[in-house]
This record gives sequence, C-alpha cells and structure tokens, in this order.
Amino acid sequence: MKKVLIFSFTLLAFLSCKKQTENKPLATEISKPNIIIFYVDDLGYGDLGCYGATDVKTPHVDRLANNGIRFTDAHSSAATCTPSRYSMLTGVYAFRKNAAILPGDAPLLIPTDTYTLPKMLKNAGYATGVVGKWHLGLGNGNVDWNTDVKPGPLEIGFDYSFLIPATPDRVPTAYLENHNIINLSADDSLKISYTEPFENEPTGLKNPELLRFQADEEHSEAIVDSVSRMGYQTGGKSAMWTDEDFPNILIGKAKDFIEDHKSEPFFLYFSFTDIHVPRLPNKKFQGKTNMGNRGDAIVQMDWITGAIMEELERLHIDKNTLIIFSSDNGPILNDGYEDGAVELLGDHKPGGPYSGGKYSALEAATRVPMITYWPDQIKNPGVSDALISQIDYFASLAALLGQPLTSKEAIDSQNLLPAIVDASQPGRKMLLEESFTLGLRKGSFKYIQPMGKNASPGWMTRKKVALGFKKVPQLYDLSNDKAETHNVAQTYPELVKEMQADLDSIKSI
Ligand code: NG6
Ligand code: CA
Repeated sequence: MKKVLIFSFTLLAFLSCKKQTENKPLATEISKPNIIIFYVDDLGYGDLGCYGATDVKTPHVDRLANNGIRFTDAHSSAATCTPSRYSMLTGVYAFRKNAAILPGDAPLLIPTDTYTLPKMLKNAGYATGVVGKWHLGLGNGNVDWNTDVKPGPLEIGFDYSFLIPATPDRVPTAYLENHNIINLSADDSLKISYTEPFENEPTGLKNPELLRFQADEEHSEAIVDSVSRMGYQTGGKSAMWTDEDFPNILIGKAKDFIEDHKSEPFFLYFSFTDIHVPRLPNKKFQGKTNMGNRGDAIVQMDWITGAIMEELERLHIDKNTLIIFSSDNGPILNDGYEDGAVELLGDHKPGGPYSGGKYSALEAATRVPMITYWPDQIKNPGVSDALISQIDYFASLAALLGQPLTSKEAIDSQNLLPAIVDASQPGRKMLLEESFTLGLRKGSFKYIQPMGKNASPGWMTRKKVALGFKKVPQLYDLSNDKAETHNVAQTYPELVKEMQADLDSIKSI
C-alpha cells in the first residue's frame, strides 16, 4: 500500500478550522485511507436506530455509529437532492449555480473544468468510482441514449461510474455504465422526452389499471415494471431495470470496484436509491417493518451498508477505510406515490425532534444523520455536536491528503477534518441551509430569510410537509425550540439584522 505524509491528528486538533490554501503535511506517515461516502436518499434524522428510531432496526449503520462518530448537528447543504450533491462534489453552494432538482434529460450540471472532490482525490493518487443515483445531469443537452452519453461523471473526475442516471422515479429507467446504457439492443432504440408522450406507449394517466400503486399527476407518465414515472419513454426494453434488484446490482458493482482497487487507495461514492420513491424493496425486506415500503426500504439500505462493510472486512481493508455516512436531504412520506408511508407511519418520527422535511426551510430538511467511521484513526469516537455541512467534505479531505486548494476552488468548503476524526472538536460557526429560500445557523439561533416574490411551486405545497416559507423574517432559538414553533424575530431585531447581513455577505462572494 502506498504511503503518504498526512497531518498528525494530534497536531490537527490545534489547527484552526479555516479553509487551507496550502497544505503542508507535518509528520505522521500512515497509509492513505480508502474513502467511502455512503449517501442515502431522503433519510431523515430520526430514521435510524442510533438516532432514536425504534420501529425500524438498523444494526449495520448503528454499528458504524457505535464505533465511530455520530453527529447530531450535521447538514446536507440543501433540502433537495441535486443541490446537495452539487455542493458536496464541488464545495460550492448550489444557489451560486441556480441548481435545482433536475429532470432526467438535463445536461451535466457541473462544468467539466470545475475542480471537484473526485478530481482532488485523483490528484492525491486515488482510484475514484461512483455507484448508484446520479441526478446531476448528463450530456450536453441533447442526449442520444443509444450512443456514448457524455460528459458525465468520467469527465468530472470519476474513473468509473455505474448509474441510475437521474432518480428511480424518472426516465430513463436503465443503468448507465461509464458512457453507455447497458443491455441495450441495437434494434430497439431508447428514447425519452419530458414534454411529449410517445404514441402507443401506456402512461399512468391513461392506464391506471396497469399500476401497482397510484401516483400523483407528475408521476403518471411512462410505466415501467407496473410503476408510473416522471417523463415519457419508449424502446430500450431489454435495458429496463427492475427496481427490486437495485440492492444486488449496486452491491455487485460496488464490490467489483472495491476488489479491483483493493491494493491502491480508492474513493467510492456509493449513492443509494433508498429510500427515495418509488419505494420497491427487494422481497427479502418486504414486511420487515410495520411501516410498509418506507420502513422496509430503510432496512434494505441498512443491509446494503452491512454487505459493503463485510466486503471491506473480507479483504482486510476495513481498518484503513474512512467511511462517511449521510443523507442528501431530510425525510418525506408521500413523495408522489400511494405506498402506505403516511398511513403506516405509527409513532415513528422520520425527522426526529425537528420540524419540516425534504423541500422545507425548517431544520429537518437538512439536519440529517451523519456518521464517520475509521477504526485506525478515529481516536475519540462518540457523539459530536459539531455544526458541519457536507459541503465541508471537500476541504476536509483535501487537508487529510495534503492537497492544496486555491482561493477559487471549493470556495464554500471549510476544513473540518479535526471534527471528522474527533468527537470533541468544534465545527462551523455559521452554516447555510438552502431550500426555496435560505436559512442560516449561528450559535443556537436559526434565521430564515423571508421569501421573495417567487412562490414555491404548487406541487411542493401539496407534499404535506411543513415548508416554513414565510414572507416575514423568522428567527428560532433551537436551544429551547427545536421544533421551530416560536418565531422570536421581533424579540431580537438586531440579531435578525446581523444574520441577514451574514447571509448577504455569503451571497456577495
Ligand atoms: C420532485 C418530484 C419528487 C422527487 C423530487 C426529487 C414531484 C412532483 N416530483 O420534482 O417526487 O422525485 O423531485 O427528489 O414531487 S430528490 O430527492 O431527488 O431531490
Ligand atoms: Ca433526496
């Protein structure tokens, strides 16, 4: 195994959390760790045993938490998927790019000349791979899915990719391996459209009798596997995925990647399809909870995590692998499909003590589970209250590996490496929460900027999530009001002014 110089963690503990522009490794010589980011989709703060859930058991993830660091104030950068992923991979806030949830035919959102997390890791000598949900756009705007689909992950720093191109509820519903849709047959071209239906193809709207469960209007277009999706699709029949097979297929690809690179440092971005809609867990997990498909999908996600950890152990590389486990945004029950998530919820609290969820400006939108696990190097495991954002992974991992960042790269990412490996270390002083508006955390306070003229889209307001979008400034003291029920903006007008000024200065960069 290659050796590198990295910061000594003892020394790191004394370093400030400022973004570093020049990384001069100091002392300890250890093996470069493998790095895996387990990125769950729509998993809420309260959805894991180690975060208090009792109606669903998550022993594999709990084991990571019990032997690593469990964060209580970690955040996805945004309240939805595309913006969070954009920020995690670039270290730049999504609002700077106007990044929003993308349709399945959107072009690649990250320009190929952007310095990205996988490019930085490649410069540090890593083999880089992504397996699972992508949802960051592909191609240049007019993709022919039957030929090379690019640019994509390979053009922004990944050596290998095996993708659900957008989301499981969006066409195309076929796997993309590197530049190509797999299992396509030459005489049955795959075509998709987000505007025009294809003649003779059934849709959820026209043919509800073909569906396993009913969907809302937005999810009532192409039908695949008796489930209607967003967007229209025709052809490519031999390439269509079966949702219930996601665990086996994705674990298989992840294991192959790990096995292929076991003798060199590797970075795997494992991006779950769970527990996003449509929730169609494998037979093995159906009925494992009393919460229906949503609960069973959590069990499936936990099992997948365990299967990949087992592979690391089998190859004896688990001790020198840094695992970062988190979720792209908070929870949602009905996100378009009548799959029982609402009716079967019982006493389970997907957002834990926090209000709101996916899409929202309230805390459960971005405050998500986060666990770090690295048996060789986490000297101080336990529970950490450090305020940390996924946008910080970039600068923190750059610091770990002694990779320099210029002032133009990963501009919003802070080096929080000390907190990532030591539960006693502090986090950020301020943290931005992106949704349809912007929120700012500072000390125990949370400020939500008033909504401008833009109203949130109609479909969002139908989601039955407390959105927290208001035309007046909102200020909450989370130290005594976790659920953000008591707006104290009028009690602390100076603080409101100060936090709006903080937001303005972040925006002005
Ligand atoms: C919304 C979808 C929702 C989900 C979300 C993306 C509607 C009408 N549609 O546009 O079902 O797919 O996009 O989820 O609600 S995310 O986790 O990838 O951000
Ligand atoms: Ca998501």
